[in-house]
Amino acid sequence: MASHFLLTRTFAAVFFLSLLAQHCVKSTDYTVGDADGWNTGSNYLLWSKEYNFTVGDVLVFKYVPVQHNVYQVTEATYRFCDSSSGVVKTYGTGNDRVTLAEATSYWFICAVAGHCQGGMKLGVSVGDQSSSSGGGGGVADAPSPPTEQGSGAAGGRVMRWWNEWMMMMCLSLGMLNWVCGI
Ligand SMILES: [Cu+2]
Repeated sequence: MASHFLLTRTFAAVFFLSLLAQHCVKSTDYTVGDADGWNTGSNYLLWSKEYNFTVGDVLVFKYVPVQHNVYQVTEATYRFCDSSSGVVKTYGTGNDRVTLAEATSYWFICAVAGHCQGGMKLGVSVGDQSSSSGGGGGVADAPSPPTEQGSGAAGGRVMRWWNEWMMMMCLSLGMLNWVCGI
């Protein structure tokens, strides 16, 4: 019987963690190029395909300042590596954070001579976060509690299960508030 309750508890934990993962609208920081950072000799097309970017995520460009920079540009400027026009915004701190605020495509290049042609160019397509979950961010309603007139051992078990369920629910909601800050 003890293993049964352990199983129930594990199931409840997994269930609510998956709920949490689905409904939590936490943004993610992505270091461009991962350990390689923003540098020559990396393939940012391959890198960008490893991830699904959603609205609110942040790209972090890490590099040695002056050696490189980050220009957010139009698609044409990205394609032709010509930063004489089509520049939306420029960055140069070496630890640039760019929030992907809209569900659209973003284009970045390094404007140091030759670097864009050498591969320092990144295009990311940002998906809409709300479209990925059916309900749209809400937390599932708790089902109505079982009636308290359940007699004998069965009733006691139901109540115990119900208590555990409520405990998990409160714990999950607490975590949700803590993680998402909502
Ligand atoms: Cu560069």
